[in-house]
Amino acid sequence: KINDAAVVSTPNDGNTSVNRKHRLAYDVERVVQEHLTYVREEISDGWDLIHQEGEMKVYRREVEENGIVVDPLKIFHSIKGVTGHEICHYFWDYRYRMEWETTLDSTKIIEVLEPDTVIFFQMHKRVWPAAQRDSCFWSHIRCISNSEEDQPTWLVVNYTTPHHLAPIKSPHVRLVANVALICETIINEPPLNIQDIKRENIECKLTYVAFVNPGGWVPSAALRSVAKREYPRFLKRFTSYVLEQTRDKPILF
Ligand code: 16C
Repeated sequence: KINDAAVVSTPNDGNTSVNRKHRLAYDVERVVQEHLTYVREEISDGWDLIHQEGEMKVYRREVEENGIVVDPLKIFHSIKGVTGHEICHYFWDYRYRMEWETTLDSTKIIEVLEPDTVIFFQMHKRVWPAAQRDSCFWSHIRCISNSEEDQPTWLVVNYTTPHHLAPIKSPHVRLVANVALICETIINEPPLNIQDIKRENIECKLTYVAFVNPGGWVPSAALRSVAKREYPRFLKRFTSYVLEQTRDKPILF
């Protein structure tokens, strides 16, 4: 049974000066700011729409580095009935991960840097005939207040980092990931009193971006076809999970 405590994250006013509290604070700030800058970028030439389903649109740019597929991926989606805080809470918090993520053998926190920043070590399911992949990354959740009137933006960033408790051990191959989930909450037909907002009035507009290097050669066509199938599957399953978890709970703004 999951003990559902609210995630600790303090609103950030967008000021980029970093109060250096842990060894990766500058790294976290740099990557968060990069994502916030690029999330506003329009889809341009070179991005292919590879999947569309309801409100979900999945785009991919075909890129190879030294013969290894490292295609950037971007998904836009809109989910009625949940807030950005709720979506990010269930994505960031390790206690729920194995309930929605089907491509993992295990996930483990190996260091807590701050209440909102932890380091994960994960073992991914093996995709035959490729070697099994693992990953080690810091994971950061943040709330950014844009103005008094607007709902804040919530985001989670997962970014590869080395760690002495997670040495690379053959035959496993370490993948390199830079993933962000950025969420805005829209309140449709807002009632006069904030207490009267119902789930039917709220909608979360999300952007999910992934830059993943498989860390070693994998047949390009196989990787692209697994990715095309698995990313939409992940987002559908994850968002249905959040809807199911939050349906009868008070709204977490
Ligand atoms: O963002 C997601 N999950 C987060 C929490 O775990 C975190 C994960 C980052 C790593 C994402 C890399 C995924 C590559 C895994 C390779 C093994 C795939 C096994 C497939 C089994 C059927 O940010 C959600 C991530 C959703 C990932 C969907 C799977 C994408 C497959 C990509 C193609 C891999 C081809 C094989 C390469 C070894």
